[in-house]
Amino acid sequence: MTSTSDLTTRTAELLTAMGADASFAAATPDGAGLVTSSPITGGTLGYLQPSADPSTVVDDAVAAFRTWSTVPAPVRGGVVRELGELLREHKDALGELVSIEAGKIVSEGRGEVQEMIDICDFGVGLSRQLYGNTIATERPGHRMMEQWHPLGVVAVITAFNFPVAVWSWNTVLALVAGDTVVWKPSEKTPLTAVAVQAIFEQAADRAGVDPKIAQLIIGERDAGEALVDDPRVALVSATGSTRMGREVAPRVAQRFGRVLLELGGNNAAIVSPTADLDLTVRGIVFSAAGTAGQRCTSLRRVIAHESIVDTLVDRLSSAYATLPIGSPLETTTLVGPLIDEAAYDGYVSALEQAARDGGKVVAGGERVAEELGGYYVQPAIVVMPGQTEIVKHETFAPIIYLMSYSDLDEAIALHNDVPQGLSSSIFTTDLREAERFLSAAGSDCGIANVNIGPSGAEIGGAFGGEKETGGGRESGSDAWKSYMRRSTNTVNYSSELPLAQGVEFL
Ligand code: UN1
Repeated sequence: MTSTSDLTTRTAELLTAMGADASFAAATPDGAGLVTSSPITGGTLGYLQPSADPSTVVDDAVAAFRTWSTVPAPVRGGVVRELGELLREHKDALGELVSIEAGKIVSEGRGEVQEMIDICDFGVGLSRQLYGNTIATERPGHRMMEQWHPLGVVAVITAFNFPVAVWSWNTVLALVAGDTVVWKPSEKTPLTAVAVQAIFEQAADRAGVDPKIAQLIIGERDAGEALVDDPRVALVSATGSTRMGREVAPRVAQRFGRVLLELGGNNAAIVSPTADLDLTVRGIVFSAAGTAGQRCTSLRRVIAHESIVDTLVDRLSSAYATLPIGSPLETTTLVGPLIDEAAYDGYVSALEQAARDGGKVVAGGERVAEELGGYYVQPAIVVMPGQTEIVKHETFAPIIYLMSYSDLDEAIALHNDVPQGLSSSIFTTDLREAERFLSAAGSDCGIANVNIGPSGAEIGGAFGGEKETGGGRESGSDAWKSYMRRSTNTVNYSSELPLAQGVEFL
């Protein structure tokens, strides 16, 4: 069994191997500093000193932007290439640190670093593809076009559950776009941020660019608030709860800044009578129990056709009974710990409320492995009589609420009748059902999948969702446009001055 002090020692080794400062382990003389802990044991790993005043960090980001924004985009891609190379070198070390600090199983810790590498590859290519359109103009001897220019300083506020990948989706696009970045990571995962920042600074050094183009702020909530309110921050990209987004969005709007929000999800799977049940069960178990239900894309609701619902419940319950729960560092474990006690309380109270609403827990529902010290729970399946308030609420824990339907219209209505709109899926072998689900009259989410659960998206697609999820899109496709400003240009190369709309003047 791993003790907290073993984890502290290992964390120091990993940080050192990645070229990062490992002095976190010592408490400051007055005991102050940001407490860092591991959900594996629930114990304290050490203390980190808060960074300099956010306003000074923004001063440096503004100064760095002046030069960086004038570097040609394909040259800007160079630092991203170096970052990708260094992440390949440190994939196992950084993945392990993610496991220690966020509690992900080893393969998911490494998978998260792989997402960073993937977005770096994407970013290098993107640095030569920041296209603008040329538009036909009504005026003879004129040309109209659009250019995309760097936006400014981007604040990136990230959550504990993807402590490193979310930074990379934002930072890689922002750097290629010519912006500079200030990162405020979750207070629950500052050590992975320290490691990533050290790796980034090595990449900047290798590429011969100013390391201040991407900076890190270690601090509490007030550090994030300072970035939100700073009028020099052009874009605030924030990932976290809907409650957090509700506070951030109006404050940024007040000063006419931009936001890119990735907030709560309440992702569902519709299981049709024609579904391939072997594949469906695997898809559901990964999406619901993987990452201990702590992805914003985790599956939280299953809407199964009444003709197969009993079989599905039996098969899911049997699969759940075999899930190895325990230390994420053991390679056989599939379900690691919840992040902290508050997450455990959320799990317990959601199950209690579901029971009051008439729900029946058919699998899981208990805390296990208490001797490890962290909060480990059995993933739970609750058969619900309907979509009550608790089902409409995102609980960041491995719970699925299972409901049944008789026709697809009813299933889609139930599917969309929640405040969130991140990810969604249908399991079916019927082409008509699949296409209907993907159509405008189907899922209202930013991500809609067929025969794949709602989680585990690749970086090539735009990532994000509608309604209370916040509307932002990160990562692939044309998400880069959020990090740039568009300039529409009309050039008159004639010796006349024809006015648009046929206006005559002078
Ligand atoms: C998140 O949970 O914040 O699609 C992001 C997925 C991952 C990203 C999840 N690629 O599940």
